[in-house]
Amino acid sequence: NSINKFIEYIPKAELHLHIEGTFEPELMFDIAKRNQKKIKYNSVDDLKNAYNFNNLQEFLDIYYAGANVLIKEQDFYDLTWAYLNKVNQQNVIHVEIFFDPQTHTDRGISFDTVIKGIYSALEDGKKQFGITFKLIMSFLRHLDEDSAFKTLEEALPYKNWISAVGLDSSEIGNPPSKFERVFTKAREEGFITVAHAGEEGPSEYIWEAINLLKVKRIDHGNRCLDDETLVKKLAQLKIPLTLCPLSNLELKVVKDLKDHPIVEMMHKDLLVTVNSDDPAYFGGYMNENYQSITDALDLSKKEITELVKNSFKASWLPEEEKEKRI
Ligand code: ES4
Ligand code: ZN
Repeated sequence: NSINKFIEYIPKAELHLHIEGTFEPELMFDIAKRNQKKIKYNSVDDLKNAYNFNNLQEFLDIYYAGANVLIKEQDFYDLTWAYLNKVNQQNVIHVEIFFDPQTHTDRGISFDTVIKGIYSALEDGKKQFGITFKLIMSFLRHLDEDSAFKTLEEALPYKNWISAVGLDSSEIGNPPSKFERVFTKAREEGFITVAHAGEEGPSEYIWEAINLLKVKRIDHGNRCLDDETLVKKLAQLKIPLTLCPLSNLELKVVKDLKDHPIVEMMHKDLLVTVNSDDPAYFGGYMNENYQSITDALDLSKKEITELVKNSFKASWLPEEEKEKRI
């Protein structure tokens, strides 16, 4: 029908995407085989059957296990290239994506290997598809401050390739305040900052991300609705929220997409965007996220257009590029 086509063809920007979360089972088995790494599951179907999560941690355990088979620069290239091919078919024209270096450096893979593979695929995607990009280096918040500092040091030679730093992984018990000093140093080095906050964690973590980490966007931020003062602050400062509907459904952040707060947030004047988070695990890329939220909440073309415009407003494209899209 016409709203499907509208979603498919409208040019979009993706602002919340973990490249490790685009690792499709078929590619995972291919790469495991060529690297002679074992996977706990016997087949693609067995693996897919394990994708049944009750919360963030259950997902993260499987996500880190999947990333274990990535060893060589070519592996990171292939992972990123597969993602770019996919979103190119969905008319995504700009991406701002996370990579989690500690997921790999902690198991002996060098920072250089990871970033070179990802970055060269992004450059090829720009050349072949015209997809522009920004790279966000995300710290794992379940690890300690020292590990984050070490990762920041390793990133400095690649400053020109990395636009921002972020914060992800197990939220509850790992507040933004744990990384205040790392983020201060990152800002001094010229990085933009963002953080996952208020996905499972409380609204206080969103306040900390704003006040201590000086973030330019909040990733997820669902729980801001618990605090009316915070909602007003986010609206007033025009701090975008990068929402991920299918992720929220799969990780039980919402019980049903009909309960998703995206429309309520738009009515509260929040700058909200639709993103896919970890599409290989949550059952859909950008268009499936737009489609499922449209179906559940009966969004109009006007509302979809507003969300798409928001994705460009909230991006770090140069102002003249944004103007063309909004
Ligand atoms: C993530 Cl959905 C989500 N939340 C927090 N950290 C993550 N890393 C990858 N996906
Ligand atoms: Zn995320």
